[in-house]
Amino acid sequence: MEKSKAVKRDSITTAKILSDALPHMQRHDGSIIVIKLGGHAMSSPEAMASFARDVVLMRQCNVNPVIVHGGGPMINEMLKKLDIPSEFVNGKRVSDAATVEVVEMVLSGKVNKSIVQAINGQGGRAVGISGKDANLMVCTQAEGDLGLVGDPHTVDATVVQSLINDGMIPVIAPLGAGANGETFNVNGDTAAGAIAAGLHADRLLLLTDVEGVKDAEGDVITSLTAEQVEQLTRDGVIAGGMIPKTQTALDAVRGGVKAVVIMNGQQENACLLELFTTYGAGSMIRA
Ligand code: X2W
Repeated sequence: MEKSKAVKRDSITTAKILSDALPHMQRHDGSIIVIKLGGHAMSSPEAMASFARDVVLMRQCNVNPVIVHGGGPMINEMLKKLDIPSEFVNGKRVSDAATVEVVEMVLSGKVNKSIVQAINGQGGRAVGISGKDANLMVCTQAEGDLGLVGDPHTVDATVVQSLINDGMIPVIAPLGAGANGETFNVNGDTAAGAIAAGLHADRLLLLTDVEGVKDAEGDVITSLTAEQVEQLTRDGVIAGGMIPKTQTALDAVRGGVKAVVIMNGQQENACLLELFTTYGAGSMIRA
């Protein structure tokens, strides 16, 4: 036998929070949400478990998450162990054959499977693939002297859609095949944008380590159009490391993604905050 206690207040709050989330759950019912999870956002097993729990909760609410991941810091670590030097040009890793081999081993082998395992550990059913599977992302060589760095040329998202239809959570490593049997290393943000466009996703959440796009005063802009992004870039307000993110967002919304959100992935329950609360999180960019 148990007596009711003051703890009951917590339960009342929980019930109220769930009730408040209903209209947001209804708004996103059946939608496809592509989430770019960068290497920096996987800093600890706790952060990974918390992310995985959010993803499983989304799926439980009939929202369809698709994870596209990076893993730059983990690739750096392995290249260092193997004494292979690494160089970046405009945020992209110059990739010779030896480098790509390590990138594929780390991303498809280690990082991808640890995300899959974290999601499955929370009761989800995740399946790990890369852009090479079922011709998901066929690439051409990127411009510049970057070696085997690829730009997504054609995206066939059939395999991702099939996994979604079967109730699975797809987890995708950003590698692509070339027409001549090459393996291309693709920047994680670029891959996420291309796959989100291929799926005509409802949202692309770019989880970063900043709060969002900031104005000249340093305040986060919660909502912007593609034109406003271009104007702020011309004015030099959007600069530095934010430019590849906003460029991915522009390409994605022009490619058919309904909205892209640039947001802080280090914030606890970041995805839930964005999807299931009134004010959301970060900066939303629409066409
Ligand atoms: C990236 C792929 C991983 C990635 C790389 O080799 O680091 C290129 O630069 P984050 O953690 O999202 O930065 N590819 C071409 O994008 O990882």
